[in-house]
Amino acid sequence: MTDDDNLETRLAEQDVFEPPESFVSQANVTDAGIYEEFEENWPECWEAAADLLDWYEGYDEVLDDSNPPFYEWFTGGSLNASHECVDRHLPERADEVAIEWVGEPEDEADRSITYGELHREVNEFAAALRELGVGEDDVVTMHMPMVPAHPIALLACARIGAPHSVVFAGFSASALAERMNAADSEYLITADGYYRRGDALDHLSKSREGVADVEHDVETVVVDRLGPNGDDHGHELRENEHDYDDLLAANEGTTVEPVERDAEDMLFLMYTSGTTGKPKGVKHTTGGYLAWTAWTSQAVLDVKPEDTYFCSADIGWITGHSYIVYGPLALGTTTTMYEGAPDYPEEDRFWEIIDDLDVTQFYTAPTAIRSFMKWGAEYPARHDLSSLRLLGTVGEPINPKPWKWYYKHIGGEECPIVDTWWQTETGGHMITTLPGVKDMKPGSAGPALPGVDAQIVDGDGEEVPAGGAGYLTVQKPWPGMLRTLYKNDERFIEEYWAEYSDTDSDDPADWVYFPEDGAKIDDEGYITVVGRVDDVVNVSGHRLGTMEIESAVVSAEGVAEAAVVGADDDLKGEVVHAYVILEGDAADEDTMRERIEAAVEEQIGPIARPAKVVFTPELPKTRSGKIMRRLLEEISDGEELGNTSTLRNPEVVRDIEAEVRGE
Ligand code: 6R9
Repeated sequence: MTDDDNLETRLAEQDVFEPPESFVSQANVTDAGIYEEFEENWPECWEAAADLLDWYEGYDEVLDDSNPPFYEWFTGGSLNASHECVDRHLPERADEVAIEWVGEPEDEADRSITYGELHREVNEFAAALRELGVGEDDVVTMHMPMVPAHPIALLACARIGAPHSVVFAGFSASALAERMNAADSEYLITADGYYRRGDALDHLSKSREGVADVEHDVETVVVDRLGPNGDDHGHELRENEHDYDDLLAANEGTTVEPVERDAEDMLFLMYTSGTTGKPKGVKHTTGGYLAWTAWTSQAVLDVKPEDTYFCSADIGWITGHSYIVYGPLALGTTTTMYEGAPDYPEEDRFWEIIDDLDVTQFYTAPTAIRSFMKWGAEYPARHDLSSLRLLGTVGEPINPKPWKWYYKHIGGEECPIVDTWWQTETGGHMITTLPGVKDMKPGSAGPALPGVDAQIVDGDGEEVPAGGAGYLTVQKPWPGMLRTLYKNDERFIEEYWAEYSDTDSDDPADWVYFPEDGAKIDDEGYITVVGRVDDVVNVSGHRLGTMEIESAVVSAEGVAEAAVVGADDDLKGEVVHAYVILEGDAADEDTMRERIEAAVEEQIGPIARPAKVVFTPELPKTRSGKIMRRLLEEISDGEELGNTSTLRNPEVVRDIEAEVRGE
């Protein structure tokens, strides 16, 4: 019998897994009473999170809920995130590694940055930013690959009280410009390029193109990643562009006093996709967010200072912010960041890193795990992974099969897996097992964390009974929650609260947060999050708005109308399908397909490129003229078609179906 047959027979039927004893015996949280204790003592229970931080000024109130849904946490308290993540660890840990940076290619590029070195570089860069004119509350945008200067730049901004707004480096020039304009951001930090599968990729050209579309002047800092290897695509710095290393050199040894920030002062903005075409500027604050990421890093990821923790996300997404940078560094541990691809130079790259660095926790996405499975168990088998103590997943639902593969082949059946449900908006984990306390059920994220009041409701907002399905809601606020959408309180209420709240009430009990996910719940309170119920697609764990993609598709010359849906995909979870009506005099279909792909790449980025473009003379529409995307999704997924009786043009559905099936 092969290894995989073995897994099949032994693990296939098992649907509950106890936390391994070797893990429990050392876990940060092991007391099952924590659930009841937090419920009884809410919201004061969250002092436990605040206690993980080193406040300058103690807070007066844990929660101010006098003006829902504009909740405030730890009011009156003050702190600085850069002090929390760097300075306060110096007495004990100045010579310990804060950041293990693994570069590509594997030349001498790898860098172990101690807390002492981190302190020095963060201070020098903070001084440089000030010199460039960055003041408190000025938004600094970053469009950076996974280089050490990225977390350093975040912390330097935090140090001087300048909120950062990170735009994923894979996003296009126009996506960058749109976000800089929306945030009135006058500063950009970028890099000349980065390595991917051995190639030195140009990045600066894209950032520059974005800056050209920004409505105001921009000062740009450029990190020289490629130049030292002679690969810099011939870039020479222009006016208003500053070399990162020169800035550090000019400020050598300078220290900058961390600015005392109010708990509710903005730490950062992050733009994310929603139902409409315009990205939403999610605002996170200093006290609540940092307390939340520190507490969940400790309770869920079991982070301890002596660990070497590795999260394979990109800092350009919320997972990287919360669980590569802020949470782990707030706890004074060693956090690992990797520049390259998981299959370069070979498909064992992550396992090699884990083996080399003796990684203790590994946190990745289901889409990656599905790839590992496809590549085969021989790759992890090449390495000693016994340093691992805990595994995590995030970003999309994970099916039992990849869960069990991960459990066996990466965790050696000795590591609990935390399947963490959360969002850009929640700041950190919300639904997951506490690994030292709760049994795991593959496919289900688990119960809500202690102190988190998650409920599954029906369309009227009534709680569904155990065993039921409906919409996920959060009935009480939590410290890590977004505070608003940047300069748009109205949209904040509309997007997240209006659905299930009495928006005229000032009683917090009448306010319910709606994350726009569908979910099921079992009789032990374990929640299975099924996926988005709004127009968001989840491609390889990356959250993309179908409306944004649609407007890119429609902008291609020759396109009359388009509808974009997410189609199920074995590897990526979902992929983008575009249904397109061409104008009468449009070019031929091959040319049009190329044009559409180019438009999406240019306006959003390669990750949003449609996997399939279907040309059709008509789109299914309701009598009021709304495109019925649900039907297109069913066609894409090869499902039985639902009700078409409300359509104005039911016959078109069969035609489209025939076209898709015929391909
Ligand atoms: C952290 C992050 C949020 C959306 C969320 C949901 C999906 C995330 C999940 C999950 C099932 C999990 N999602 N974790 N679905 N199980 N463990 O991914 O933030 O990019 O804002 O995406 O991702 O649909 O609403 P973000």
